[in-house]
Amino acid sequence: MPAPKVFKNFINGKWVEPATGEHFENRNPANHKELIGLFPKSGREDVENAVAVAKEAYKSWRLVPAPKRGEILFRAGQLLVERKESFAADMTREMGKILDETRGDVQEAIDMTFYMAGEGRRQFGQTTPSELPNKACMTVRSPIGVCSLITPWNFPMAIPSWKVMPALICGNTVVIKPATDTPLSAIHLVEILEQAGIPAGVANIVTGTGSAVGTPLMTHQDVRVVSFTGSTEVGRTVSKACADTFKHSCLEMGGKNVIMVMSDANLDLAVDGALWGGFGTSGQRCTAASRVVVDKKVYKTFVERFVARARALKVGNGADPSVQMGPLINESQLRTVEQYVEIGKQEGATLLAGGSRLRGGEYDCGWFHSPTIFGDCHPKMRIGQEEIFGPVVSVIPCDGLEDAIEIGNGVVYGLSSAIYTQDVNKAFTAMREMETGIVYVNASTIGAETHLPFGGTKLTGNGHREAAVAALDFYSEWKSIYVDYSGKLQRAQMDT
Ligand code: UN1
Repeated sequence: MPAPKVFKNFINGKWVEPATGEHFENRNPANHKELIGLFPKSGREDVENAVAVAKEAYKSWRLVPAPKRGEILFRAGQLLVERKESFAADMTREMGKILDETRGDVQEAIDMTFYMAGEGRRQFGQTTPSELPNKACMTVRSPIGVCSLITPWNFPMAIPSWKVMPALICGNTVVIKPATDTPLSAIHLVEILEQAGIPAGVANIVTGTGSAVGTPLMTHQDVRVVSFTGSTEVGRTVSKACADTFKHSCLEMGGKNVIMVMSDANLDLAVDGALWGGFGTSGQRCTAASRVVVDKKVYKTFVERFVARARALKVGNGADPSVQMGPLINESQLRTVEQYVEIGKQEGATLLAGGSRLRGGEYDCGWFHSPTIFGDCHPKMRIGQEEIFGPVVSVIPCDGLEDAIEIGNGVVYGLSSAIYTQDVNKAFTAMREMETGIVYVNASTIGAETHLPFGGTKLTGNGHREAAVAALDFYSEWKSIYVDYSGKLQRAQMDT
């Protein structure tokens, strides 16, 4: 056995050992005999170092013209294109999702990088007349400072890119803490920035646990901005930690997304959407379609087709191109899924497909669970209300559009929703009524593009959006500038 590869933190333009001298293992969730590598189990001192250099680097990075910052991002985007295939393969090894999806994840990072590179020439403000003569008024975007970026394991490169690229193009410096399950993909992103010529200290990465690295990152007095994607439970603690020092926080949290299938829907299309939304990424997306609300008139037909398709899905190691669904990320996620299957049975839902951990052969070396469907669910059952983050879909019968919308909105989350219908009136009603940040018509709940705002309402978010121009609003602050060229004292609201 060759010695495992040992990775380092990136601080001040150098790859460095953690001050703790300790490391943690990263293993393939499809085959836990395979060790991806050892990663720094960093601590407070590493965070202190990273924040200190990011604070220092901010002084000059904020003064680099935004189009020049954009040129570095363009180079990074090009390098990502060149390395796409190998990064996707590494991501499948560390995260488990199938190659098609990890290619998509890297592509999302490419899209975001190019998009934000372009924003280097488009950070438009406003000019407006003054109420006084010989006075000019304008607004400009100002960078904020050091940003702590705490990222999840389900989109190991895409989500770090959603945070890193807008932060950098606005002139901030960053410290990234990736999830302990997927540090390699975030390290790849930082390597790319290094190769693209990012100045020392501007982009740093410190790997380790939430308590040892995440907590000091969100409480540090020199950090001004925290962006977090993860569970609502952890998001609440992030929000509280940020409150004391009034750090800006962008929280992207749980979801319990719904697909609504109307009686006039193209049912095959709806089944395709439910399959992709429910079992893509093994259901481990904040945007996963974990509820499908179906009009009673077409319920039987829809369920028959959906169940047949789910049962036929090939589950296995995502590196095998014939596999359609990979493993869960780790043992604890698998246990959570198993617990929810038990809860669903106890609540009286009908188990229609799957329902158990997969065993035998290669399955014994990974965290595999069968694609699972519960039918005849009541909307208030726990499996219809709580985020499971696994391949479990609850199918809920309904009576028409109004009922579907009420059920769809009847959860604490508000990320994504979808309606399948051929009726334009129903489609527009859903577009208006759904209390979610994202609404799809005749498409599944997943598939957000990088130039549209991404985020949710209610317990999914705290009012901010990622991606698109909306991200610039989070990573910059407006400065209003008044230029008086009258040569005399003019008093707003007083001199006429
Ligand atoms: C997430 O689910 O955590 O729309 C992010 C999508 C992806 C991003 C999802 N582009 O499903």
